[in-house]
Amino acid sequence: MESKSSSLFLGLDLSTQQLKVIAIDDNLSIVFEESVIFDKDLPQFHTQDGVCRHKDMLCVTVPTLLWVTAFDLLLKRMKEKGFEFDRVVSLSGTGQQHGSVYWKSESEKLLKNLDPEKSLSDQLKDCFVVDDSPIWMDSSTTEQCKTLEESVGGAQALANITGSKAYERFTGNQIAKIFQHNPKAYDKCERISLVSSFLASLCYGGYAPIDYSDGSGMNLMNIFTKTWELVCLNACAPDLKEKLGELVSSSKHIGKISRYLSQRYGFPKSCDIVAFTGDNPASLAGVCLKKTDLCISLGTSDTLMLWLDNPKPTTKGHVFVNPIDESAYMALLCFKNGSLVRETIRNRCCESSWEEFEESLRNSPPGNNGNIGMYFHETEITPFAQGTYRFNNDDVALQFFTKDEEIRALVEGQFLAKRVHAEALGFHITEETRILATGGASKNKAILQVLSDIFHAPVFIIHGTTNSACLGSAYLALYGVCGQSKVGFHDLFYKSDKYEMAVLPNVKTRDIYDKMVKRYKLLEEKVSN
Ligand code: ADP
Ligand code: XUL
Repeated sequence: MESKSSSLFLGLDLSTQQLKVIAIDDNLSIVFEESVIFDKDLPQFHTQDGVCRHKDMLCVTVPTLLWVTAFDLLLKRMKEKGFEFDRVVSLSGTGQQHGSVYWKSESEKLLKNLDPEKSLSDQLKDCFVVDDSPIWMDSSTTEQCKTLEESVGGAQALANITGSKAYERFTGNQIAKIFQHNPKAYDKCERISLVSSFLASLCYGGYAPIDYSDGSGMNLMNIFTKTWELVCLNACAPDLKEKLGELVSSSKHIGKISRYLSQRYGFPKSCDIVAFTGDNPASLAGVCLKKTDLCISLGTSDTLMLWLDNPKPTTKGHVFVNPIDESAYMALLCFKNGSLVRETIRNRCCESSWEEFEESLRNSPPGNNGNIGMYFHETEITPFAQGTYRFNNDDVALQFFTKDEEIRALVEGQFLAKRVHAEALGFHITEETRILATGGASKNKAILQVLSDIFHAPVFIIHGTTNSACLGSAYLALYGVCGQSKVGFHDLFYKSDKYEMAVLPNVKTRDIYDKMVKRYKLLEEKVSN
């Protein structure tokens, strides 16, 4: 760990497959990174891709204790690597959005009085009234979604208040299901945290508040007044307001580090905690998104983010409060079938080698001779659809493609969908547009080339990391304690040398994709519900 400055700012990211940490110094340089990979490092929890898929194919959960154990392990690894905890001025973090944690009554007392001689997992193992936290991949709450929409006068009416129509993974609907299926557990629950505010609670040593941006992913918060919407709360479950606690700004200083973390690892007692937020809002902060940019995150899920000043929510996509400018908003589209589908097809066609996958993409023709594919291995969010679909140049359904056709159809299909749905939100590429790519797959240049060609725009990546969510949290940690009263977020963190041009669009492909995007849109309408 090398850094000339003495101050460090920490960002944590409790994502789908891993728990990660990044430390930056006050020159904003990344000086430390570490991670815990759930499947590999914590096999005792039997997760696949960080999650447990249930037999019905709809319920997807994670044992809450896995996340606590992962935090113990991450801190242990940091200590073993000589991380200088005593230099940390402030920390913040992020988590996969929408997932929820159900704390048993009296747990806060325990959080405040943890014994530094023992691990967190030993002490918190009996703290959760629901052992398995529902997460963003869950799509089992269609019934609860209907009830919530009806309670406010329909899908558009709900979007007008909360920024989104009812979505199965959104936390309000998940809470409603827990209340209906397990009322005793709900009754014994004293506090409900999001994944982000849960991790914040472990750092703070008490219940941490939910921030406005992650709170926007619950179907429970009015995104304009930034308060809980009582009609929505009451439609989901009783006494919900008390169980959710207060809502705060995404850069709010919420308190000092817990006595436990300070005594066990050597964080200074003065170390500040800044509110944690969702991974997509944190990514927006990490890439320092500007109004003309389009951010595409290629993590477990693929997401697309845009800056909005005057949002008009519709029943497509989501509007969240913007984490770096509370008076602004962000649009989000989420595609469930992202990296995991790319991995499955890579494993089947390329003997698990990304090099071979890249090679195939480089050697196959843009436009794939008219072949189009859609690979919704899991029930997709955008659009709501399931199954694998292959079409030839005449829109005739096929059973199989060749290896090269399959790989190109997958990647082209994924980015054609993104362009179709971004345009449906009113987004159009201009001369100024930069696509900022991030997430695990953004290191794959062949994938980025297809992205660039389909959008006809240059693609940039962030120097030094593909994990903009973690980086964004480290920025928010710094911003929350030092910056915000004096200057705007961009004044502090926007630096042109932070971006690296990854690929430029090939002009010859423009016509091919302009035509293909129209065909894709019609085919997608055919296969979605
Ligand atoms: P999350 O934050 O959701 O856990 P990440 O942003 O860390 O996810 O991305 C993890 C994914 O990155 C993996 O599932 C893997 O498929 C993908 N990935 C890693 N390296 C490559 C690569 N060279 N090409 C394409 N995808 C990659
Ligand atoms: C966003 C979404 C996912 C999760 C996991 O709405 O469901 O992107 O945040 O990354």
